[in-house]
Amino acid sequence: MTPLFGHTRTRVSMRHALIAPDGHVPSTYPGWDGATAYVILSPAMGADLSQILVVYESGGGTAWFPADENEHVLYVESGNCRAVWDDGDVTLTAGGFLFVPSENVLALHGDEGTRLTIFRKLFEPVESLEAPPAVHGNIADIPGEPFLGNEKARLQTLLPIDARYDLAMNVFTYQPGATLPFVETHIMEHGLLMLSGQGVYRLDENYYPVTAGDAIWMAPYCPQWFVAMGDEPASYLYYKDVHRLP
Ligand code: UGY
Ligand code: MN
Repeated sequence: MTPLFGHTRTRVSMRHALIAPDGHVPSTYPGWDGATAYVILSPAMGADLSQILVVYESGGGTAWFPADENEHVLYVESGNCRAVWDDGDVTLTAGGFLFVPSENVLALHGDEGTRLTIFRKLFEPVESLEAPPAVHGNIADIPGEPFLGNEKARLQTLLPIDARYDLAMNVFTYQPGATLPFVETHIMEHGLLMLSGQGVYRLDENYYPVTAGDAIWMAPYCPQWFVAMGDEPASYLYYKDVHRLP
């Protein structure tokens, strides 16, 4: 449906943002070829993470991240991608995920039409802990645990629960009518991508209709709540910072 002239569902505020796909504008970077970046969230808006949608053009291509203090965790929405970093490589299909620690060059070679979301943030080392190792897998192999006992709201935790990691990436799936059980208010920040379905997201005092393809930023302490609506389950991928003292 053509949007009303001069209108969008996108909202950007100091403490949260809803980014609808109609506003996406492409970028490219040194070392990138045949791959387009859409920087959905970034420190430029006040976030401590970046959330980048990578879409591969006809013939496929490469997205490239230099070795620096940033770590990366990615999820393949569709297509195929071969990821190569300093001491490893893996081929990921739809539902595949990968964490690569900081101080690694990361090259992502994707087939035409592949779409992936990558979260990028500065790693926070802890003196007594070793750096976290790379880890990969596929969502199909991760069980969905009932969230606080609710069978209709299930959480898949993609990365190991291990204090060496300072971030988590999860997928939350709700049956229509299921909700987050209470309005969460917490120190952790979120970047989020709606993978499927629809619902209403509460962010601060606002209630937003959201659907597949929308992205959300929740700053620390942004009150947040969700209800799934419609005929099919609603599912979202999200990032969260964890395991570090304030
Ligand atoms: O892990 C979380 O904080 C999650 N329950 N938040 C959310 O879905 N908005
Ligand atoms: Mn939360």
